[in-house]
Amino acid sequence: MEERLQTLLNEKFGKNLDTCSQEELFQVLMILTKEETQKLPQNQGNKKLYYISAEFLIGKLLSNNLINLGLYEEVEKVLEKHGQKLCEIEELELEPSLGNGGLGRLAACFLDSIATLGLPGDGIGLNYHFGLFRQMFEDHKQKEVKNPWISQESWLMRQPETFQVPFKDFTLKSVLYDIDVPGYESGCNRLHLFDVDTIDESLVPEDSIDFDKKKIQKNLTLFLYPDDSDDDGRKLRIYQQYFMVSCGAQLILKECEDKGYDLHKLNEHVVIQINDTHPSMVIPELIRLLTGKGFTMDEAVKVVSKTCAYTNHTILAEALEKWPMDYLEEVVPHLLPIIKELDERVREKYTDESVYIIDEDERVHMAHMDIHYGFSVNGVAALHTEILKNTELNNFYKIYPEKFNNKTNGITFRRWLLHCNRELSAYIESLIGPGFKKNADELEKLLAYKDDEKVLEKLAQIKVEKKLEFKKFMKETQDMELDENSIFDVQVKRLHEYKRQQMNALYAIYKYLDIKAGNKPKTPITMIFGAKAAPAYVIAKDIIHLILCLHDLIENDPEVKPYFRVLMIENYNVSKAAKVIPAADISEQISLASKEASGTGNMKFMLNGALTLGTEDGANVEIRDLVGDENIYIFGKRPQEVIDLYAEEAYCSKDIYKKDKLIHKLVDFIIGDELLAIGDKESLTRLHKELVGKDWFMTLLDTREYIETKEKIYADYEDQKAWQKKALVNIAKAGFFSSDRTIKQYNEDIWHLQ
Ligand code: 26Q
Repeated sequence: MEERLQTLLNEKFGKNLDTCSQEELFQVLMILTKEETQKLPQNQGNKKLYYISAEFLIGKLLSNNLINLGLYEEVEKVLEKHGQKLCEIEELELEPSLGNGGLGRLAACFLDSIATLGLPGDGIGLNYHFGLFRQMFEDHKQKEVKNPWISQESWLMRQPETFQVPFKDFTLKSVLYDIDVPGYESGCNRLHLFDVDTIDESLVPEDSIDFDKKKIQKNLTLFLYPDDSDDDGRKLRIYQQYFMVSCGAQLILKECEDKGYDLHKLNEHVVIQINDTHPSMVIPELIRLLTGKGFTMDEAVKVVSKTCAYTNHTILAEALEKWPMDYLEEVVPHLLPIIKELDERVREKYTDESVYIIDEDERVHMAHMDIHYGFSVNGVAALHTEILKNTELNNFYKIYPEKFNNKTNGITFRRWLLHCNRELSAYIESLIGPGFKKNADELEKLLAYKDDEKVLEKLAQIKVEKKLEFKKFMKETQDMELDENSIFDVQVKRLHEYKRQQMNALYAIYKYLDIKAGNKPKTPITMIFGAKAAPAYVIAKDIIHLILCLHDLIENDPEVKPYFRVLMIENYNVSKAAKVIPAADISEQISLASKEASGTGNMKFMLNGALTLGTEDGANVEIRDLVGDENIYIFGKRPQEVIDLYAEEAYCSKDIYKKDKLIHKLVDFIIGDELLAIGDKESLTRLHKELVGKDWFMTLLDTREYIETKEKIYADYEDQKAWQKKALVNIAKAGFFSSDRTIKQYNEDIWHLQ
């Protein structure tokens, strides 16, 4: 290893391990990792999975890949010998932000597990040049700037395949870049990212995310879409989606033809997992390509329907894609006859209009197409799948009960334990051996230590170490001084009203006022937020503004600051998640019950020994079932109560605001003198009005119980022995949430590879 690195450094830079810069070292480590990965066998079999997704939030890859290759420790030692630190070198990697949040990160965890389990399965997506925007804070507000990640030396490997993708007025030629996905002590798969070679990065000014949305040939893969708030943007998204699925479908058919497979038996050799509706056009596109090869319509529909499976990630109406026919007409007119034919076939069979693909307003419901013309529909947590079956997709469930199944999400323990928390991982290994790294269920062996004071103390000590690391990081990046002896209460996730960061902010106001009234907490509290808001999502940005104003208010109040802080991590992303999650004591999972399909952050926190403070929503329900009521803090309205409230249109936030004096006071603080002196009146007033006049996600309904539960969890923290015991149970029970388990279930129930 040492010699290899010396040779590489010499060849590339004429340097050695003692004279090279960190950047040079990073580059040769990347080269070495790529070379090692290429030596791995590609996972193979008679049938292959293609996971198509508009997002793969892979994050930085150097350390992750070194771990999977089994080289991390060796490299670390060699570098140490020469006074270099691998954990510093890995910081230099630019972060690919090729996803918005949970859905994209899930796809990345799945790729890791698919490769680790030795299953043949590749990802298909787009090579966004700037990914999701980088977030900056200015004047207590979010500002978006571009986020380049592709450098000279990168993980992308250009491939020879190119495809022609027809649009209404022009045809685009694709180029393909692959990223190797090494499994943990296993073979290798690939992530295929398609691009156009006419892309023009100069369309985007410095420090901005604006560009000419009409120049499709030049802009198609510039950005990942954070929302669909304007017309041009929406059309560009159709261009992106069609480009992705057309390239993907052509690649799939080519690989089959190269292997000599009979395309009439496509489903015996290929399974396509459609990650939410973003890639749904792959269904009509495959049908188009197959009929172009001489298939009858019937034959094509039949074989494609046996090949495609759909995953639903949301019940939020606004996130369910419905494309107007005239948009599709403008972008991909050649798909419309096929989509209409698919719709006709549905109309011939069913009278219930709610299951039609094309609705009365001439919009194409992508999910409906997936359900009729795919063989599997899955939700991402037990509760979510039940809601799909009984409420949201009930009309489809009645037609196709056999298609519906649940696959509770998971996370890769390689990144979310072995990499982000080496200390905890090593300690666990010293207690129960290394078996848990390959078989996560073995974490349960930890339960034998739940009354062992030495073990509990050690867990507490590791938590402090991780807090100190995070403290150092926040000092370096945002010049903030954290108190490692305070409770780290963390809510990190995309900003959305249904996730209710605003409720947490109302708690911050409560605590601030309580301390001002003389009630000091026994142990100081550090509330930590991290969240990006979609650039056009006004209220979400108002909530960020509120949090940043509260931060300012408290930082400048010497009466409060020693006991209570409100901080916000700038540009929250995968690598920052890996720093803050191991340092957390409390994991905030406070979405309005029934709205968070699963959540995956909740699993990462649990695995790192944080206790969940959450609603009965998504995978929180399964966490509770595993750890028991005494090891989790659940509050708030139950999912069915919420579903009923919506059905009866019975929720009125103004009633609560009028009746409940405490809530009235907290909400009004948003437009009180203290905050108006710091923040923007328009923004704060708008948020206040939203909470009082609408509050679509019922924040005020749960606020009281939330405050009570927070007070309880903080009080419980005082008994450290009891607390660490709860933390241990959480870690021990986290094995279920390994994405290895999730992928085994996908394979057994849906994919049937090998
Ligand atoms: C749709 C249309 C136009 C533009 C953008 C979009 C769009 C983009 C991203 C719609 C949805 C998303 C992302 C959804 C998402 O991340 N969902 C999360 O998926 C996780 C993995 O299953 C779950 O754990 C989360 O509960 C769910 O919110």
